Amino acid sequence: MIKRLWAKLGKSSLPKADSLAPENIPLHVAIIMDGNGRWAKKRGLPRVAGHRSGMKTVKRITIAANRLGIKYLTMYAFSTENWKRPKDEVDFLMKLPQQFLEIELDELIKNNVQVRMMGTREKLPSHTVSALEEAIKKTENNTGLVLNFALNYGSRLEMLEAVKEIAKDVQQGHLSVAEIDETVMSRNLLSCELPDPDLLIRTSGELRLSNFMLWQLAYSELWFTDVYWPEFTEKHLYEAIQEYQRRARRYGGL
Ligand code: V07
Repeated sequence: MIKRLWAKLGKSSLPKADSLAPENIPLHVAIIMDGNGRWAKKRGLPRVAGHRSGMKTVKRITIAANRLGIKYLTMYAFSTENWKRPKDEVDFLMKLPQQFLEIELDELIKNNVQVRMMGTREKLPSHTVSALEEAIKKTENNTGLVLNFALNYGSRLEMLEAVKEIAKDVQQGHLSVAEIDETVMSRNLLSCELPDPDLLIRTSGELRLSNFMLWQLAYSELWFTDVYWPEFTEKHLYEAIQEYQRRARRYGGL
């Protein structure tokens, strides 16, 4: 009852952007955008309606992250496991990058955002790849937020490919076994141009990493919420960052 009253008055227990400490905004935030299908089911809509709605959240959170001064935002859009879904759903999902960019690219450019992609291009339909390549090229000289889409991405495969590259370097005599260290591994990963995430957000109540950036998340703060991705708002992002800052302060006090 009281809660409802507060909601009516437009007050919420969720933090505002200006309650965050500007000197400790995470450099890199990674997000597992889960719960689009469940959100749709709850409303009696087809799963794809959830994906479409989730795409709007991507836009909203990108703008909010850019405003906060987050430098890198990685979003898990499609995993290597997602190919197992029904063909109709996969076909729909593969149209989303193109649709998103058709609607949003101009505004992303105006906001100085750099679009990037992390994942295997093979297997992706050519219309998806060409839309992506165009966006990457058009934004490569931008200096604002790096918006990194994990698309056809899986962390174990990424690590296996890195190990193969390193083995090849050893075999060809460019590298000795003794020289293999964390730096060598990191620079052979798909994320080689990004710092490790400071904060991972996963929506929709699942408490797993699901083969997402396993190497890179070794020291990251993890933040989980029951909120479905289509219902995730700026306020939830602020809440996650507030908790991140609270943990950083506690850690600093030790
Ligand atoms: C996808 C919407 C968000 C929720 C998660 C699943 C569905 C944005 C993109 C995208 C990808 C690359 C790009 C621009 C936009 C996207 C897929 C799914 C496959 F350059 N949302 N979104 N891609 N969903």
